[in-house]
Amino acid sequence: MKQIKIIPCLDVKDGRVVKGVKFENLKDARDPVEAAATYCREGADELVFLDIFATVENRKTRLEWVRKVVDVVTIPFAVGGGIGNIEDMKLLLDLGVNKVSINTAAVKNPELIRRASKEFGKNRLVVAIDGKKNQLGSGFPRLEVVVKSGNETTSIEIVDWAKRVEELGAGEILLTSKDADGTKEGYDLEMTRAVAEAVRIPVTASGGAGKLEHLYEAVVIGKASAVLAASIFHFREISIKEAKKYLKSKGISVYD
Ligand code: 0VR
Repeated sequence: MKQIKIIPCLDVKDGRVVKGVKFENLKDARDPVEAAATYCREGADELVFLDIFATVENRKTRLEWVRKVVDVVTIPFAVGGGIGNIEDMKLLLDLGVNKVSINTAAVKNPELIRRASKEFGKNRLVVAIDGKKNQLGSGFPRLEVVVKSGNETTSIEIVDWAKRVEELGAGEILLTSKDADGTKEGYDLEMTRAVAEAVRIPVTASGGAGKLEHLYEAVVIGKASAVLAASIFHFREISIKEAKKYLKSKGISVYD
């Protein structure tokens, strides 16, 4: 039985952890360094830092933010947001970041996945896929890849893209439902299962966690290898410890 990882996500804007719904209406949540240290102490298995509004101008600022967080992180640490090339990745990895996550850049330049995987090893490369669900018969893919913080549609079908990402050398997929993000109504289980069953690399479910049962559903129905959450952890509605205790009580293997 695979061991399931519990992963808090720091969505960072202007140096602060923010949280919205469906990628919008972002509200201030907490300080990234305080949050990172707390999650490590509470037993998170990994930490994700997403510079959700990264642009070329922000790059220096982001490195400042990441540098501060890296100093307190004691668990595997993945950073994404605005990473566009091998050099961006090297800068972050040299800071002590364990994994880099690429999203828009991977869609725009799939060869970057192959190059990064070859350069740094697949275990240091996450490909983040943000998805939205379209109405059946809309003429768009039921499960569609979106990029640029969810602001741009691609007409790319999510499962096709996930399979291509795996072939190109990604070590894992971080799959976020834009529609579910921040709603606390549960993960998009259809999307998560479709991707998890199509690839052999680990898939992290992301977007929508609102209660303990959602974490369990993501694993048993969504077939996720890890569950990422932001709202429930940032606003202290559920603790990492409670999440692990609950999953263990349901027969799911977690990291103690
Ligand atoms: P919860 O639903 O609160 O657990 O959020 C999990 C996940 O959706 C977020 O941590 C994060 O991936 C949302 N992502 C993006 C974004 C938020 C705002 C703007 C852009 C993006 O591009 O991923």
